[in-house]
Amino acid sequence: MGILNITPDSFSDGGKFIATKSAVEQARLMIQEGADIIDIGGESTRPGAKLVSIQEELDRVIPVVEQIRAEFPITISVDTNKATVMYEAIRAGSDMINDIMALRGENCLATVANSKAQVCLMHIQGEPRTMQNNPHYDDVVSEIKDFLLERVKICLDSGIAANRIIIDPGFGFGKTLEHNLTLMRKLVDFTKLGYPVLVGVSRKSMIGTILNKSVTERLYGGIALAVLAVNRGANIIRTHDIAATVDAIKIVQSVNVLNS
Ligand code: 8Y4
Repeated sequence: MGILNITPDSFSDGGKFIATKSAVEQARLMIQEGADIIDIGGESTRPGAKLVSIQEELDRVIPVVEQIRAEFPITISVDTNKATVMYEAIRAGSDMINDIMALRGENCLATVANSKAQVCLMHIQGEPRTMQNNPHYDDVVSEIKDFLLERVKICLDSGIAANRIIIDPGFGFGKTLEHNLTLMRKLVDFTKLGYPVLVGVSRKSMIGTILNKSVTERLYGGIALAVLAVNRGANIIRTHDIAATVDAIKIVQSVNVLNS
């Protein structure tokens, strides 16, 4: 899954048109490099990021979904926690909703249930703005597993079929380095639940903290984590670095073939 962040300097219509064009170019490159899914996001969920109105998020995301849908037969995911954006994204041709709030927002459950889209349910402790000040768990694995299974049950009860659901422990979302490391050590506890598991570690601060490296210097560390995740049964790797990740995963899968 390739990450496509749309954050135009939204001063003019020209800027928006150029932002859409360059987003579609980015998608083309990621597809050439071997991405199977493009995850389009119009609102930064990083701590301290500026708030984006629903209209602004729609203006950023929907034209990109439409254009990618028109040009490429690829799975399109939209990263949003707002029902209106989910609804319009699915209408514009998105195949999947990636929601860091696991469909807890108003009308989100019904919006996805009334569609055929896949959904990724992610765990977060707290909210993006404050999640990294003093995260705490008594048992990080069982608490996150319980949360995800509860959200899965609510989705199933709302009419979302099991084969539309993906789960994600949410690396970095209200977790210390030690929490993130425990989740990676125990990732099989999630992959054995019977739902595809998505892992997003690309360029994240757990790499920066271990290696003492800035965000532009985290490729090799991210590849190591992606390899460990796939080796533990992860099904989708969300990444900025498609070519390197695809090569690494092909090697893991070649070693891990059954019956040989
Ligand atoms: C540098 C680069 C520092 C990236 C921080 C970041 C996930 C996700 C994000 C994830 C799912 C991010 C939208 C955070 N992470 N969705 N989204 N899983 N499902 N931070 O792990 O990339 S955004």
